[in-house]
Amino acid sequence: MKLEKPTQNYLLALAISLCIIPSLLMIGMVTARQSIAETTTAYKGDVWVDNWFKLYLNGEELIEDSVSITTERSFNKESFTFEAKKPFVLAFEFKDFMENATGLEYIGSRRQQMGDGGAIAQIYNASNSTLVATTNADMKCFVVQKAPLNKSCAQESDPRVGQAPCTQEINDVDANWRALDFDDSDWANAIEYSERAVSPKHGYDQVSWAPSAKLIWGSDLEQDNILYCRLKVE
Ligand SMILES: [Ca+2]
Ligand SMILES: [Ca+2]
Repeated sequence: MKLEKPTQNYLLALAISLCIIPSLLMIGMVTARQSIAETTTAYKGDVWVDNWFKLYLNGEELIEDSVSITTERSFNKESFTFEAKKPFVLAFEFKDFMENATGLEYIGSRRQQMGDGGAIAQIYNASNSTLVATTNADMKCFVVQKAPLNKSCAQESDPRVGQAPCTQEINDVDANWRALDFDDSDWANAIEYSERAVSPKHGYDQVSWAPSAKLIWGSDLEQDNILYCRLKVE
């Protein structure tokens, strides 16, 4: 069968389209993938906490303190790298060690006391070493557990969980608190503390901390035992 000229032209155009359109789509996809890769940046971070932390990036677990909180004097620093795209949020779960819900440690011994907390972190761009974020009074924190509510608990000869003066306060927080879009405007600002107040040790000196990286905690270094903090990078 002999095709009419217009029909031949039509089939030719159709064949060309079938070859070209997928190619254009492929090029588009590759370009899109490249632009995603271009906006993802490598970062490096350092964290030191008395006593323990877990860190989430946009709600996904990024790193957990490698030393268990039940290890006596569990002071150590963690240094790590990650990839992220701005804006992102680093959500920290900080814990000061407590033997039970009285908030005390070394219970029943002569060393019975309220332990104290403290945390510091810094994030650098891994390729050009620009400082990107640090812990300081601009970050938002929320106290989840506070104990003992009366500091005289530390002098009790038989401190009892849930009994005055050793009662605790527990504050609920939305499960979404680690997410980028969580509204933390109601949270308090972190409180900055001096090295003298926290006396950071074991691992703290292994890091060259930027002057703007501050030791932070809630309003009370001793009574605030579980603290959630958010560090947004815009
Ligand atoms: Ca401690
Ligand atoms: Ca404490």
